[in-house]
Amino acid sequence: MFTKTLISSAFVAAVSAHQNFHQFWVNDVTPGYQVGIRMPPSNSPVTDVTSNDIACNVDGSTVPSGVETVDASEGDTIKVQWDSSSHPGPITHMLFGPVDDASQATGIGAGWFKIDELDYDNGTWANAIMEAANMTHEFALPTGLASGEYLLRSEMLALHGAQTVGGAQFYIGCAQLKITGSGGSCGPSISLPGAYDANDADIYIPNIYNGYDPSNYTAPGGPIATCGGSGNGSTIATATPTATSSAVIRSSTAVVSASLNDTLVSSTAVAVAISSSSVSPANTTEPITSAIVPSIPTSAASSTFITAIVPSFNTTSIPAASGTAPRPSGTGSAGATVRKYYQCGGLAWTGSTTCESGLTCTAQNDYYSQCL
Ligand SMILES: *[C@@H]1O[C@H](CO)[C@@H](O)[C@H](O)[C@H]1NC(C)=O
Ligand SMILES: *[C@@H]1O[C@H](CO)[C@@H](O)[C@H](O)[C@H]1NC(C)=O
Ligand SMILES: *[C@@H]1O[C@H](CO)[C@@H](O)[C@H](O)[C@H]1NC(C)=O
Ligand SMILES: *[C@@H]1O[C@H](CO)[C@@H](O)[C@H](O)[C@H]1NC(C)=O
Ligand SMILES: *[C@@H]1O[C@H](CO)[C@@H](O)[C@H](O)[C@H]1NC(C)=O
Ligand SMILES: *[C@@H]1O[C@H](CO)[C@@H](O)[C@H](O)[C@H]1NC(C)=O
Ligand SMILES: *[C@@H]1O[C@H](CO)[C@@H](O)[C@H](O)[C@H]1NC(C)=O
Ligand SMILES: [Cu+2]
Repeated sequence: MFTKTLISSAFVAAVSAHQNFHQFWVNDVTPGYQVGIRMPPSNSPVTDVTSNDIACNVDGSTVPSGVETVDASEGDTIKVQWDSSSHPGPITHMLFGPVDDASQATGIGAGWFKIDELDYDNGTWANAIMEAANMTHEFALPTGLASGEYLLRSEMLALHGAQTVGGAQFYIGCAQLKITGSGGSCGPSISLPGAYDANDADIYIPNIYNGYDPSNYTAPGGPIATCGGSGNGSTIATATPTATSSAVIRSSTAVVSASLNDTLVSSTAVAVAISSSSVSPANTTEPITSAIVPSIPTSAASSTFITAIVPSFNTTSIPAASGTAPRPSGTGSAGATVRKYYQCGGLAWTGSTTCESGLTCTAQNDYYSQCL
C-alpha cells in the first residue's frame, strides 16, 4: 500500500502548508517544470480580492513577463499540477485574451472568462480529489476560441479561513498559451480585480465550521463561459465581450458536511490530504495535525482519477528547467536580501539566498525555500 510511503517523515517534512502551480501538460506533453508559468515569489496566498495580485498573483502582472508562451489548440486537454494541499476548496481555470503577445499582457482588468471549475464532489473538495491524482487536475480548452495568445489562470481557493471576511486564501498561477482556434468569442467575461468581493457567499462563509453544507458550492467568478460566439474575441483593451448563454457544469451529489479546520497554516509540516470520502457528517473540530492517509475517493469524480499516487517532491525525476524557465525577478539580484515569505533557495533558484535580518532561509522542499 502507498500509505506507508505517505506517512514517511521525510515526505511530511517536505510538505508546505501553502501551494503553488508548478507545471502543466498539453495533451500529456509538458514544456517543463515551471516553464510557461509566471511563478510568484512565494507560495503565500492572495487574500485581498481587490488587489491587482488577484489576477496573476504577486509580480504576475509584470510585463514583459520573461516567460515562455506554450502552443496549444482549442479542445486540447490541459493538466495542471500543484503542490500538495490540505486546504479545502475548489479549483478554477480562466482564460484572458486573445492578445497579440501573452508575455505583454498584465491580466489586470476585463477580459477573463471561466473555462473550468471543480468544487465539491461527492463529499470531497477539489484539493482532495487532486491529492488522489498526484495533485493534478485535467480539463479541456473550449472549442470556438479565436486564435491568439492567452493567459491561463489556475486558482485554488482555500476556504479553511473563510469564516472571517478576508480569511479566504487565493492561490493563483498564470500560464501563457498560444492557442490555435476555429474562431469565436467567449462569454460572460469578468474583470480581475472586480469580479470578486470579500463578502461574496462563496468567499466569506461564516458557518464553514458550523453546519455548512458545501454540496452546492460554486467557486467565485460566475458561470463557465460559452465560446464560439460571433466575432473572434475582442481585443482586451477595448471591448467587453458580450455575454452569451452560459452553462454551469457541476456535479455534486452527496450531502456531507465535511468541515475541516486546518489551524496549522503557518506550520511547516501539515497533512498531506484530507480526503474525507467517508460519509461522516461531523463538523469535526480536530485540527489537522498529522499526515492523514488519503483514502482513494471511489467516486473519483471521473475516470481520470483512478489512481491514487504518492505525491513525489523529489526533483530527481523532474526535468531540470534552470536554463529554460526564467523567473520573475521579484526578489532581486543575488545580492539583495529577501523579504519574509519570499523565495530564498531551492533547486534552480538563482536569486538571492540571503534573508532580511532576523529571518532564516527555510527549506520547504527540494525546490523551494523561503525566508521565515
Ligand atoms: C507525480 O508528480 C511528480 C511531479 O511531477 C512526478 O515526478 C511523479 O512521477 C508523479 N507520480 C506519478 C506516479 O506519476
Ligand atoms: C476569425 O477567425 C477565422 C477562423 O480562424 C478566420 O478565418 C477569420 O479571418 C477571423 N476573422 C477576423 C476578423 O480575425
Ligand atoms: C456541529 O454543528 C452543530 C450545528 O451547528 C453544532 O450544534 C455543534 O455544536 C457542532 N459540533 C461540533 C463538535 O462543533
Ligand atoms: C442543493 O441543490 C439541490 C438541487 O437544487 C437542492 O435539492 C438541495 O436542497 C441543495 N442543497 C443545499 C444544501 O442547498
Ligand atoms: C477553527 O480554527 C479557528 C482558528 O484557529 C479556531 O478559532 C476555532 O476555534 C477552530 N474550531 C472551529 C470549530 O472552528
Ligand atoms: C461517493 O463516495 C462514497 C464514499 O467514497 C462512495 O461509496 C460512493 O460510491 C460515491 N458515490 C458516487 C456517486 O460516486
Ligand atoms: C531525492 O532522491 C535522491 C536520489 O535518489 C536522494 O538522494 C534524496 O535524498 C531524495 N530527496 C528527498 C527529499 O527525498
Ligand atoms: Cu497554506
